[in-house]
Amino acid sequence: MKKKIIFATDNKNKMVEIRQILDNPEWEILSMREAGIELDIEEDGATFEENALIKAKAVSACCDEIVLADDSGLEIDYLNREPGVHSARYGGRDTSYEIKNQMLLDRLRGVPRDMRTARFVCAIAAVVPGREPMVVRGTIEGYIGEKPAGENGFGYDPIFYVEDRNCSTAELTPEEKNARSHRGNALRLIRERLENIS
Ligand code: ITT
Repeated sequence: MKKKIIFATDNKNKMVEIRQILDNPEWEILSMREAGIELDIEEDGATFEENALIKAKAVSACCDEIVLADDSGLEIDYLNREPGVHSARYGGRDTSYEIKNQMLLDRLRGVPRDMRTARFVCAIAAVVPGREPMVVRGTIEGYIGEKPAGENGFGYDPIFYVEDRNCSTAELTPEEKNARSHRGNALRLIRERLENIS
């Protein structure tokens, strides 16, 4: 029988990437909704790791399965690493990413290329019943471009550019993004940890 793993997220775009990356025939990955869990979790931690643990522990308290949670965001060095842990709330939770991305581009207007460095960060927490919680971090370095580009990905992908390709992560194919992304790197680390204990 497949082992059930519940991913504590309501973000459909994250779930698509998570399913592509955590591709293990012995695991059945369920979103919170698919597992019938509805929770409004306050993400009030100061770091990505704290927030990932808050989400994973809150869902773990409602079920007996292994629970994973992702907390992620964009750090722009010129803006003192904003929006950081506030990435989802930046400019308002219900504001479109077209507008949020434009707000960030406006704040960086006239800033030269070498001062536009940025990274995506992803912390993944895992709560396995009967064990100490685990948390890992993945990152991808890049810079904020001059204008949005690309239709793939989600969120801040159209303005986040990778150095070696000089294109945004929204211009990469899903496979290319997953192979190098913050989420891909963090998920591969946690997959290894989970495979070692199962
Ligand atoms: P859950 O808490 O339900 O998982 P969320 O969207 O609120 O969903 P976060 O609190 O982790 O997730 O916020 C992360 C935000 O950072 C997310 O909404 C995106 O705006 C941005 N982000 C994270 N990963 C990204 C990626 O791979 N590409 C583009 N933007 C990303």
